Amino acid sequence: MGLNLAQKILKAHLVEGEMVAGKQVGIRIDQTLTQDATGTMAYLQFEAMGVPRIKAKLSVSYIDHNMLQDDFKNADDHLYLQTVAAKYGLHFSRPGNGICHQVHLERFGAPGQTLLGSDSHTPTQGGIGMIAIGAGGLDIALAMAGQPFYLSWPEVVNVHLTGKLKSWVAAKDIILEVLRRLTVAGGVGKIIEYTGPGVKSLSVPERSTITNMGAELGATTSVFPSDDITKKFLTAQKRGNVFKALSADADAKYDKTVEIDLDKLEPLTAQPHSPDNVTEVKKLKGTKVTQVAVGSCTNSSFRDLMTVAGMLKGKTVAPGLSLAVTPGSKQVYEMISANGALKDIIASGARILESGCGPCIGMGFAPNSGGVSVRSFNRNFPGRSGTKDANVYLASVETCIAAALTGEITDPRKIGKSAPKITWPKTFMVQDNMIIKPSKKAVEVKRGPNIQPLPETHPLSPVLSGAVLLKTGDNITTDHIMPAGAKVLPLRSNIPEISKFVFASLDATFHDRAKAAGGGFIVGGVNYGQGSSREHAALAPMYLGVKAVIAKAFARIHRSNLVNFGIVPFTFVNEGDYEKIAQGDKLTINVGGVETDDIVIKNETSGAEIPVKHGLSGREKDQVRAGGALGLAKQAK
Ligand code: MIC
Ligand code: SF4
Repeated sequence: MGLNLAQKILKAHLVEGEMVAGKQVGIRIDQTLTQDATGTMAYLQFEAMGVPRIKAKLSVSYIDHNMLQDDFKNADDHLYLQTVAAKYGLHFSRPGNGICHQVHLERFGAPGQTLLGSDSHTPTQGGIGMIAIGAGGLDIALAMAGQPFYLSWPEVVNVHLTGKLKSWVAAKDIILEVLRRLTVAGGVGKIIEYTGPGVKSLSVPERSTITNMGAELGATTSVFPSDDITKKFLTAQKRGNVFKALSADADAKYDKTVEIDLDKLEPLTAQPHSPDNVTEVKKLKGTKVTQVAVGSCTNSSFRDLMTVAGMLKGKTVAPGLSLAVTPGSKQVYEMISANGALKDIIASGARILESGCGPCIGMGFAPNSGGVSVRSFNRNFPGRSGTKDANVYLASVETCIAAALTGEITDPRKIGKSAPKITWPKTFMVQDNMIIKPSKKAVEVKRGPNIQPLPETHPLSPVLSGAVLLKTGDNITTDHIMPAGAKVLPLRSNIPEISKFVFASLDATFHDRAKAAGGGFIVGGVNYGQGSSREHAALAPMYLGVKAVIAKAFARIHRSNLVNFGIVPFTFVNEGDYEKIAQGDKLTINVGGVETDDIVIKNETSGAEIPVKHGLSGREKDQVRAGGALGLAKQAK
């Protein structure tokens, strides 16, 4: 039987386990990436493993998230990351060089290889036929140390594209359509593979917009074939040597097929406050907009900014509205400045921000109170923009600029006959002067006061008892559990300090109550922990004494992060039992050594007995018993 592309690449990297959907397998990781907000923890953990030099083929450490430097903290982190990279054999992408996913696509990604990144949008590289997976920092540290990455053998969903996008309809609209159909939980345990004649009409940056935002489906990753278009892109990046033609076998099987006719797609937008709350832009016509932001790892490529420049040329941003534009990388920035497009953007009144994540993660450019912001980003979770009551819409750059010019949500097809035509250069402007290669000399690692040691972990106790500290609804995001933004992100290297913000947007008393009680439990609904890969959403609750999370279902990366830090992820055997636990109830859970999966929670307050499952694999059981994966990795050494 033929294989699909995802299976082919995974099979070529399989080191443990069987290719049976849902079964745990171990795969070899070729490349790793980290960004600064997750990187400091990843490297502290790597250092604790005592491995003298990385064993992955290529590892890159990027600075892109924490770039507001209003005191020493972020600058301390940058210096730590730079010196640790030099010491252990990593490439280091300096602040200003751009967003990790955009730069990686330009300079490092390679078809057919595997990439593990401590950022949930690592699947961006699926646009050039890589199997690129987001994970917690500890998993990246283990991969750098040469250990396999463990995941459930995924189901593969075929998104079969036919036809060709009409003018003003963008790749962003394709992924928004997929989100509308599959929802934010629809990709859990799955890889999304794009096939069909429609693939040929999409450039690499467009494909990467789609695989990037596949993260919002909860998917393990998304992948496109590697074809002539990939070859052209890599050659233009002066990296034609890494090209490999890759596609599914003609008789490949998929677990499910979704058909999308590109001719029929219209401009779409995700309404507040979820990326799957998708509707046609035309239905929201006339909605007043107070700010527009173009950028992020989803939509800030050369193609995107040339579209922005083409639409803004000779015009002025609507009064009463602010437009921010963030180039995805230094390469994009340099190219639009050399060809004059930047001038058209500046002349329109747009505010140009430095090349990095910026407003996407609440680092500046927060909307006004109750404001409406239209963004080319990938997430519109409540509060993520920095303004609690703002309404954020996600859309293509075409729809963003249509709003910026008119001051209201506007179907871009109303702006003109056809979208600006982009002339692609033969070669991109390749200057790797902001990438520092690994050092061969001895390097001293610099640790400023913002770099605090890792918190202690404790082996699992056979009886877990305590109160339910918080009961949440469905689709709780890691932005709820461990917020980001300008105030909190600089504390990523300091767990005691950052733990003060755990669940702050849901319940500002959480930290103090958890501390006073000496820890306890969390009860959640479906898709608990969706969104980011930030392991701080497990590490900080662990520090506060959270022993287990009992949910209807978990998002993949967050569940692994909980296990990595010794927090047991239980799911209800009967979903309805969620009603049998209230916030404040006292629970006793006899877990023993998590040998069996027939565990019953005793609700001491109501007397109810509630069956739950942990679903831990053999390796995960060992990790939980040891109080987390780091303890185990140290034991194994
Ligand atoms: C995000 O988009 O939420 C982030 C910030 O890039 C995160 C990583 C982090 O929390 O540092 C992600 O997506 O993994
Ligand atoms: Fe950065 Fe936003 Fe992309 Fe996360 S989603 S990596 S914050 S640009």
